[in-house]
Amino acid sequence: MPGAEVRADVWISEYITPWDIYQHGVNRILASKRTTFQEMQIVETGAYGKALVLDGKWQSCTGDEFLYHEPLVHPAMIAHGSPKRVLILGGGEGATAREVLRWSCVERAVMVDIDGEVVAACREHLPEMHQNVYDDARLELVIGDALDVLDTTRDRWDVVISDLADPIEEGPSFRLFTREYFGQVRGVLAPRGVFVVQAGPLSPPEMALHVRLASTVRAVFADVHSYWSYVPSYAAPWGFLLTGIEPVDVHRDPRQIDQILGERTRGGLRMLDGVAMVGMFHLPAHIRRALAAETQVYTLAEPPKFFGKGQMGS
Ligand code: SPD
Repeated sequence: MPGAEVRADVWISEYITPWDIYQHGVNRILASKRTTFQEMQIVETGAYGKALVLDGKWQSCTGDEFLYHEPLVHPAMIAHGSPKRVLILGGGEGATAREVLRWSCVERAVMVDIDGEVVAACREHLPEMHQNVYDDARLELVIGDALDVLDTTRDRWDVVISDLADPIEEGPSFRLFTREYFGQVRGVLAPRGVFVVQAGPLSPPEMALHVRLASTVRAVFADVHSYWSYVPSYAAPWGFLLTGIEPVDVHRDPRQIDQILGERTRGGLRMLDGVAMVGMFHLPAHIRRALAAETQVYTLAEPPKFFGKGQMGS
C-alpha cells in the first residue's frame, strides 16, 4: 500500500458482506476464548479503543459505543416518558444498562444475557462501558435465555430493549429476531409499554435485514418507526426499530426532548439531544420506500440469516 503507514501486526477482520472486509488493527488481546455459546475476544485497537467481538462480529467499542447505546436507549425512554421498569435483553457490555440507569424515574431494571462468560469478561476488561452500573441496586443481572425470561416474568415492563448480537446463523440470537419472539415481548409490556430493537445496518448492500425486521415487528405492533445512527466502527449507519402498545410520537419539538432529558436523567449524554434525536428519525427516501414495500416476515421456521464471519490473525 504505497504511502500508507500500517501500524498493527494483528488484525480483526470482520466480513461485512462476502465481498467487503473491515480490518481493525489490534494492539493488545485482553481476552480470547470459546464460551459455551460463542467465540469471544476483547481487544484493544489502535483507532477505536477496546472492543468486544463475538463470533468474529464486532459488538461495540469504547471509541464510538455512545453512537450506538445512546440512540438504542433514550428514544424509547423518551417515548414512554417516565419508565419505572425496564427489561434489557442482551447488552453484555453493560453500556445499555448504564444508559437506562441515567433515568432517575427507573426503579427496577433487569438485564438478561445468555452468556455469563461474556458478561464477566466485559466486567473485567471494559469498565469504561459498564461504569460500575452493577453496583446500582436498581439493576438485577440474570444470566439466562431471554425467551425463558419472557415466558416466566410476571412483571409488566414499561420499556423493553432488545440489544442482541446480530442474527448470524451459527450464533445464539437469531431466534430473537422473529415474529414469535416479538409477540412474546408484546405480551410482557405494560399498557403504555415501549419496545426498541437493535435492527441491523442500513448500508445499501446490507439493509434487507432491517427492512424485513421492520416488516416482522409490524406483524405484531401497529405503529413501527425506523431510525438510525452512524456508528463508524460498524462500517455502516445502524438501524433501530421503535414501537409500543400505543402509537409512539417520534416527531417532537427538540426543546421538549431536551426538557425531558434535563428533568429525568442525570445528564452526561454525548450525542443525543433533541436536535440529534429528531434528525435520527428522518430517513432518506430510498430506505423509506424499501420499508413501505417490504412484506417478508421472519418466523422461527424462516428466521433471518445475517451474513457474519470474522477472524483474528497477523
Ligand atoms: N450489542 C449488539 C450490537 C450488535 C452490533 N453489531 C455490529 C456489527 C458491525 N458490523
